Amino acid sequence: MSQDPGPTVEALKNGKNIVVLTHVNMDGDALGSAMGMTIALKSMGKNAVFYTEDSVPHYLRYMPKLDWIQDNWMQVMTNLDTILICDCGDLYRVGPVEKRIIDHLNILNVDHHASNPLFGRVNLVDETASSTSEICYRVLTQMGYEFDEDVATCLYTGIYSDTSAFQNTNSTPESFQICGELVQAGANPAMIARYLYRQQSPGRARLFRLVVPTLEIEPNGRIAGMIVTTEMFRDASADSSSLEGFVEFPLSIEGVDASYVLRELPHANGRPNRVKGSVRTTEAIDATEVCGHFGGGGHRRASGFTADGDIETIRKELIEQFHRHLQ
Ligand SMILES: [Mn+2]
Repeated sequence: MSQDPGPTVEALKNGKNIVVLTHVNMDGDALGSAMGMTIALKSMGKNAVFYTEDSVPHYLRYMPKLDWIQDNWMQVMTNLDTILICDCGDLYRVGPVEKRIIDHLNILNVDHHASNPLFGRVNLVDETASSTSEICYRVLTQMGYEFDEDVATCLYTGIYSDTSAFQNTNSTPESFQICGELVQAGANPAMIARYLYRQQSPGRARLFRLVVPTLEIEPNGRIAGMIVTTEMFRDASADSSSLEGFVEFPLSIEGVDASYVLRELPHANGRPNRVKGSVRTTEAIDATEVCGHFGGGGHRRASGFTADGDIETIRKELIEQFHRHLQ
């Protein structure tokens, strides 16, 4: 792996017109790292733009400078010399904009997914980091950046949400130390915790009520999960980001080592049914191995996949995979 921030720092110092990208279906770390870098780079005199075609999920609407987000590629600067990609385990994760940037010669890849194929000219990939935001903190520190409240809020959000509020095993002494610095610089832990964990939308609560009855715990007590149908989304009037975090619920059951949430994706005419899976595990099982069976990946404790097929069939297949890999 390529864990030295040096080459990334050098490339950013040399950049003038920088576009920052992150993965589709952004989460706290995706938005936190990309927006944090954008704000910091701008304050260091760079012409930096955060480009995404996605909308910001409800629970992240407290984040700073959301009106800076650019969603029109034609208006993204023409003299683009540097593309910074944050929190993408693979290049295609940037979404449709991939086809516009795939031949660009100066892609900087900053990420913490073990499966990252190092698609950039410069790669800063550290799978031991709690989050991409934590790696961004190291980059900005090495650039001599003095953290302000906005950037501190962004990076704290990334670390706090990718560790699930410091509950996951990726909460290292370094994560706590960095978060301490970020709070010193103005991040507000109580406000961030309130938005991330105590301000769920009514649509999300209605969706949860519909999803919980699908909970199944396998007879061995170690595998548990739920499924979400297209009808449930419709009946709850919930948007797709509402599912974020549901997979933590089965994992919170005593004795459970592997949890999952399967979601039916709306399908185009004539296309087979598709299912999106989220998997969380304890140290007893490697989530990347289970999701790898379906062509997905991620982290050892948190992975995902998208597969063609009927949701109940995929559920059976997934449970088989869990049994196979459980130690
Ligand atoms: Mn992340």
